[in-house]
Amino acid sequence: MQSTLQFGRFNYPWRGQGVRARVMGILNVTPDSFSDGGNYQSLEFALSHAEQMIEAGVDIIDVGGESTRPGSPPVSLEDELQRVMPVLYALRDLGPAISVDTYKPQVMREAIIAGVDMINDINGFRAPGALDAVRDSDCALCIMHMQSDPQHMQLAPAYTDVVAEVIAFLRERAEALLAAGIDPRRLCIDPGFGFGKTVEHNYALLKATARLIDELNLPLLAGLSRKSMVGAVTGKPVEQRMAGSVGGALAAVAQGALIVRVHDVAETVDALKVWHAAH
Ligand code: 7PJ
Repeated sequence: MQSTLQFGRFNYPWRGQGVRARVMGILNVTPDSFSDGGNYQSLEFALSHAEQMIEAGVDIIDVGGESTRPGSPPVSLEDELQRVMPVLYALRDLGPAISVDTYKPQVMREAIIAGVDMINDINGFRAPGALDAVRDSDCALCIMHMQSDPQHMQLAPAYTDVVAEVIAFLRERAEALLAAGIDPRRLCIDPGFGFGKTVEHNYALLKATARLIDELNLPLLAGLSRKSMVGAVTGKPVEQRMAGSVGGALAAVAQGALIVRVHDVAETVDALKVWHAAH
């Protein structure tokens, strides 16, 4: 059986013939982002970072204007639009697919007008108006699982059966999108590593990657780059988590993940080339 993900201007096979894992590079345009040290707030810096990722072979650039690291305060709609929109317009015709990391329906609407190929919503399109904002377009929709919200999610993450609960949440959200009239070929799921999860929860979910894809019958995006789950196993601080993050990306792809969301594009692209050459 062949299945493809409708990704705006692109079409990604995710099951059957011709499947290749895609590298999504993270482009933060937040002044407080922990991994990029806030260096990419200006358009100029954002564009030079994007150019480096393009040189390195990135497939998708994920533009985010609000830090969602644990404990982060929310950003106003106006600030987020001011950060993100100039970058989306500037990146639109450089080659790679463009994604926007937002949970605000008004940002989704503006980003679709700018021509993004994916809306990546850490909130799973639960905000009032989110489904209406994305319905009439052909961009992909990444539904991510999060327990609680970014300000409180790491205080006391708790599950009876984390894998079953994440699957149930993603199924409910996928059904809500389908009931709104959205084409199933646009949907993509994400277990949301680090979003209301302990290290044990994160690894239970990473180990269950193939099961999530199989039970939900949808392509999967995995985002674990530089996260605490990598630090917990390697004992390394955030600036030394590149190799560990590449290892985690390969673990996800080996179980059928279609997209890996990463900071270290060049290293991940090389690792996936070698991995694919051996499969
Ligand atoms: C994720 C994300 C993730 C998706 C962030 C960080 C925190 N979007 N946005 N999946 N994480 N789809 O990069 O450390 O895991 S922001």
